[in-house]
Amino acid sequence: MTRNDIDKSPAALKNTLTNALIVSCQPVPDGAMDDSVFVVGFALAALSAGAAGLRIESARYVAAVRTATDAPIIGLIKRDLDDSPVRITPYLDDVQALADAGADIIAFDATNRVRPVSVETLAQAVRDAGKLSMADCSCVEDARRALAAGVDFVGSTMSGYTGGPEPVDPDIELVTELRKLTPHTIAEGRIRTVEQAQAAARAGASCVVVGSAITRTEHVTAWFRDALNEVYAPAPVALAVDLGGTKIMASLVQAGEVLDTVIFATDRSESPEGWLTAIVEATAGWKGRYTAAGIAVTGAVRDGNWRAMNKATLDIEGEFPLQARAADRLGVPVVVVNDAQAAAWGEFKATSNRSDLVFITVSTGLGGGIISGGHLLRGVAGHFGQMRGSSDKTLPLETRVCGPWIAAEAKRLGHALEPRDVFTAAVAGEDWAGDIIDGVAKRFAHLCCEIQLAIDPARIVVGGGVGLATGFLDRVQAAIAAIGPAARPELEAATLGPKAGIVGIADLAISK
Ligand code: ADP
Ligand code: BMX
Repeated sequence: MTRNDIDKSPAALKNTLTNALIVSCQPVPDGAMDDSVFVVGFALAALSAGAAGLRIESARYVAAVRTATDAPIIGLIKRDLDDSPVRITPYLDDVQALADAGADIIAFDATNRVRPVSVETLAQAVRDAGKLSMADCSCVEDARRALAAGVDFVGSTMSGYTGGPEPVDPDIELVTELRKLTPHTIAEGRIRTVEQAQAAARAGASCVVVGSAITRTEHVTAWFRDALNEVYAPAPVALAVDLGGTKIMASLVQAGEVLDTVIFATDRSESPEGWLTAIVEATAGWKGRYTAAGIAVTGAVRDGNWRAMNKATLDIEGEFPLQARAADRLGVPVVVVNDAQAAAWGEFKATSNRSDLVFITVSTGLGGGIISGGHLLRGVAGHFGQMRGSSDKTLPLETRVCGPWIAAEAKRLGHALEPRDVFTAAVAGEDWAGDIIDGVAKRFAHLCCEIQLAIDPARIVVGGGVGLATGFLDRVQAAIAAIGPAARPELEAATLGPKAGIVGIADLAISK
């Protein structure tokens, strides 16, 4: 076929872009390849090797590529707006510019966010320009609305880019969901390997867009550089220990990844030296694999010395020089921090330092940690379980917001069960169990509202055996709603689950 007789009817374009590869040629902005010579070069190279279509950013590059080929071009314009998070083809003028430059299909952000022009208006403008449209979606609801607005293709492009940490892998699940809505589903976003492209095709994508892995030399170079650095200059490994009132978890951690773990019960009849011995023995096989150690402990830590705040959580005799003793017995430098403070740090690091937070663990006791201005507050900061309110209550809050209290209440009512089984009974609808958990949830909800009023954290992250138990957070949310609108804390379960303390203390040990 010569350049002039390529069929660009909607049916023919859709047919060309079925069971096909599209290569996105978008150089790193202001990078060495950000020039039409390279964009056209990448486009022609991709087509010569069997790509069926191209995805090109900016009217300038669309025009340059159009002079070189008649192959289908999906055009888009990226902008950074002050008043909207929408970046891809936000304006009607952009649609016109892309149409004039020779794009066959015009892609735009179809997410449900504050935006200068609605999805419906953009879809109509693309039709008026005589072009086909591609809605870049973040979720299935975006696609549903875009299809109702008459778009021709939906893509998974925006998945993972509308808040929170950026995922590493492509969203194949979204591709499956989009395919249920339309056969004209395009898989796009973080597809870096041939296996991932195949997975997208198997999930029902009618075509797959690959960008960075083919045309962003800087990104591909960095992937190889980082992979080689892992071999040539591996990140240091830490021995990380989380010593709680019920269990001791010890792990080897490298760059936030847990390599190996042992968990055993805390022998509550033992002494600090005895717990240290148990840790040294349980981790003896790892000797030589780590260069630093961190121990996160229930209780308060000052200058490496460890003491109980509440002997009911763990009866630590006097003040124990844990840092010095552990360094002596492990033979590496040791950092010692309170367990909930370490978990707060772990969550902060694991969510890309997203925002300040308060971490609360509901476990053997009720502990907490505070990240403020990107710093971990040390000393006794976060010991919410020790608070007694302004009334003349004699017992600390944690007495009635912890696992042992749930077991004790159950026993008082004639059920000799572990907290885990009380939760199971509550989920099964047994009122006595639901009432116990609701009581804990209500007191916890009040604490969260008071923390919000005191320091207004962006989020309160919850962990611990009870905090992460099935249904606990839902009950807390219900209790917060019942308290009223004065303070509405944003609650979330620990991203790292029970490993928050381990990952946090490992990072503190390595960065010391
Ligand atoms: P630690 O206090 O030693 O850090 P955990 O965070 O596991 O340890 O908390 C221990 C408390 O949480 C215990 O009272 C235990 O019974 C309770 N617990 C542990 N797992 C669960 C679970 N899945 N459901 C409910 N309670 C749990
Ligand atoms: C208690 C207190 C805190 C600790 C919290 C959670 C002691 C021994 N511990 O409030 O320091 O952070 O419990 O500890 O005073 P866990 O054992 O329940 O994980």
